[in-house]
Parts: sequence; C-alpha cells; structure tokens
Amino acid sequence: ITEPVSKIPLVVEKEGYLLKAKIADGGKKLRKNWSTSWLVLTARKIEFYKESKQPALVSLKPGYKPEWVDLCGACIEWTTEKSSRKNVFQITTVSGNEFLLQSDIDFIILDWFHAIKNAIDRLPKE
Ligand code: I3P
Repeated sequence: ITEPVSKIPLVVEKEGYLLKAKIADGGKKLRKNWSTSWLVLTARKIEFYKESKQPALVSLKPGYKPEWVDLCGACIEWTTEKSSRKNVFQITTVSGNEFLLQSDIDFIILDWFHAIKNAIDRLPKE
C-alpha cells in the first residue's frame, strides 16, 4: 500500500535543542523573545516543543498542536543584522512568519541549517 504524500512527513529527519525567537507573525513584527526549544524536523515542517520529552507526551493528547513552521515555499538565510548573537539564521514562511534560530556551537547550527535547507529544496515552492 502506498501512503499519500501528506502522511509521510511524520518521519523525523532531525531533532534537538536550539535557541528560537519568533520575530514576525503573518508579516507583523513581534517583540523578540529568545527561548530554548526542542525542534523536530520532518519533510515539510519544523515543530517546536519546550523539551525533548514533550513530543511523546503530546501524541497522547489528541487535539494538541505544537507551534510549527511550514517549510513549503519558505526561505532560509544567515543573518548578522537581526541579532547581536553569532550563528543566527532566519526562516521566513510563505505566510509571513519569521523565526530566528541560533546555537553558539558552530557544527550544531551548521547541521541544522543544511538539514532545513535540504528539506526546503526538496519541497514544491507551493
Ligand atoms: C531584547 C533582548 C534580545 C535582543 C534584542 C533586545 O530586549 O535583549 O535578546 O536580541 O535586541 O531588544 P528585550 O528583552 O527588552 O525585548 P539579541 O539577543 O538577538 O541581540 P534587538 O532589539 O536588537 O533585536
């Protein structure tokens, strides 16, 4: 049996902690508020959780939807202007949501950048 494409994105490609700040919602600027977040990357989205144990607990709670980013048509780019921190990149969604992601550890942020960029490049541009 072949699964419809919409069911496949449940496969986790990468997960781990990063610092996250959402800076715009639907094109509207938000006050920057960095917080540590557990990221779960699947084929077409990133979900954000407070901690690594949460995804398993959330699956027991029907109806709960974590904050997430739709990668379809999204842009990813390094930025040195949007933060005083090092190793910051920005994801901008089609719907005008903007997220900054950061780690002080170079290889960790590089791995995430490439994993997310690969996911975006594989997706249709909406
Ligand atoms: C912000 C906070 C952020 C900082 C931001 C400040 O202040 O210090 O950490 O971003 O700088 O405005 P507040 O907590 O009062 O909102 P960075 O750490 O990314 O530099 P910004 O205004 O230059 O974005």
